[in-house]
Amino acid sequence: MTSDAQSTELTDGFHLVIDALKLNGLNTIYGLPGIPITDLTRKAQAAGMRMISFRHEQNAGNAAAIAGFITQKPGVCLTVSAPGFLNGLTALANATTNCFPMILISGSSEREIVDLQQGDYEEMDQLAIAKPLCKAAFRVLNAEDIGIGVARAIRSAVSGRPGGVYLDLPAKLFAQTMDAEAGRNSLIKVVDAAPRQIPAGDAVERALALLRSAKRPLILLGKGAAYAQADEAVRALVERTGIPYLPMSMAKGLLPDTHEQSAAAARSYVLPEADVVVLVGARLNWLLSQGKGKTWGGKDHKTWGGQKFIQIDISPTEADSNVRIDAPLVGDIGSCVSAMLAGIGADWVKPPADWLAAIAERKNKNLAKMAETLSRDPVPMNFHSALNVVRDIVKANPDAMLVNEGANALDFTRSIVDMYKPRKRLDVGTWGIMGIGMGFAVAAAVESGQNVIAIEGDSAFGFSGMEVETICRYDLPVCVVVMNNNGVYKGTDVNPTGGPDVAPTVFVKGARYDKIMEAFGGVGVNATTPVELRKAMEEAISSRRPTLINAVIDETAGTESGRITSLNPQSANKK
Ligand SMILES: Cc1ncc(C[n+]2csc(CCOP(=O)(O)OP(=O)(O)O)c2C)c(N)n1
Ligand SMILES: [Mg+2]
Repeated sequence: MTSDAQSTELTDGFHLVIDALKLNGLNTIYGLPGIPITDLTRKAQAAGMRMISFRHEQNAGNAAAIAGFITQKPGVCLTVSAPGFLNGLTALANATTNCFPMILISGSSEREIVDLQQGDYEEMDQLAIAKPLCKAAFRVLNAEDIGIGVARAIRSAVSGRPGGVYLDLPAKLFAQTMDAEAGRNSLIKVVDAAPRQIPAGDAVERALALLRSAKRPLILLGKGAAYAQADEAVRALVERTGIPYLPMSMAKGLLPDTHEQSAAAARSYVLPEADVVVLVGARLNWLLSQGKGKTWGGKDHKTWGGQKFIQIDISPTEADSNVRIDAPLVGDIGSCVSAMLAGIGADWVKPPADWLAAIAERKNKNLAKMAETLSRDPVPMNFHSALNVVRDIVKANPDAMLVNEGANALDFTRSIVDMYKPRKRLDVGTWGIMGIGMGFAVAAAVESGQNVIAIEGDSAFGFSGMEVETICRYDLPVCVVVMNNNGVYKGTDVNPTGGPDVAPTVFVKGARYDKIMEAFGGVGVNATTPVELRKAMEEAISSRRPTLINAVIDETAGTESGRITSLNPQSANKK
């Protein structure tokens, strides 16, 4: 079409946002309607997008974040201004911390009024507030810039180290009109949004030389390795080197947890004993005791253990953040692991037999101990006997997605339930945040089409529990198991004053979470024994009906803070 043959057809801000997202293959929005984005949700649905409406924006945001993790495309969350935006912001910050690509799109109020602080409806300078909490933040004021704004948001979310991006769309933008043809021309289909980053040859050589020198090598697989979808290369690195590996929580299943090279059951032995550690998309943050202290064989919590580290990470500034990194390998995980594989010839010498034997001995002992614990059938049911059932169900349904949050409900599930395939385990991540449960479950079902099993502490469930209505409304194959031990960590605390208020960690005893699911037409089951739990889970999986099982757990069974009791400050003053 020539420029003087301009169409008379008009488009508007609403449609340009929708068209820009669709053009980039972003076909699902997780959000919650209201001024000024109500019509955007309607028009998105009318345009064939999947519009998943939630009951609280934080859950929509968590859904978008985990959709980003699963698909490598930014998950989109859409909210109203001020309070809706703030509700979504926690999820955006959590996504950024976890390196999940997502875009939080929030409508905002009139710039002129907000900036003069004249008291607009839901007045808030959202862009300024979002900026320090995410990877990038943009605002679009004119309809002809929507294409650029969406393109910049996509690139920022997925390139380099992925993260959360905020896109501020003021109310006035949506109603703006422009020539439809010019509008179409203003949109950008982003080319190569997350370019591969090839590691430098000398960095690969350095890493391989260090690895060759190792007597007790260890590979540590992080969530970044799972995100990278370089599953074959990662598996080949482990198997061709013969090096034992440890998966971080969300890297479980990258290789099946039953793999003979998994050292997970000997974690407390391999971390301090290893001499060279290859970090693959794993940061030395608190989850790895910052790479130092007793966990790593250091004398006290500040002392380094003396390991040498090879760190594969897409961010060049990650190295040396906690301890010395002798061989940083900067690039995307797929390219870095492939480059290492290319340098590992057929003459690669497997790790010394005494190292492998020492690990196997500990591992087998611990696995036997665990098997014995799991075989018990105590009354009342405890975490182990309930999770023994979940373990079997996941084994029989390895494609199911597993969502997991809580304290004991998290830690026991992580150690008891084996994962068999990559990116199936979705959990509280870097922050150990409660509230991801139902948002993650919804997105896991929507994005994968698979059954979802959500193992939830009863406290954890409460943060997003209202979304069982969302699960029922969209008829998603989600089976929620609430590990109900009557409280946070356990249900046995007492109020030391003897007053009528219960202790801060205790909930209503004998609560029936299953009734919440029934209220919305789903299946609710109260399970007091492993047999009942197994039957209910099997039915949920085969029927794919929204199901909530209230698993009644011994209220004395948990421990304070689960596995991270040591992080809980205790005063020396015991008064
Ligand atoms: C947003 C947020 N608020 C509070 C916490 C603190 N916290 C950690 S675990 C937990 C709940 C543990 O109880 P539950 O989910 O019932 O698990 P249990 O140990 O009883 O199995 C809480 C409140 C948190 N991690 N995140
Ligand atoms: Mg609990």
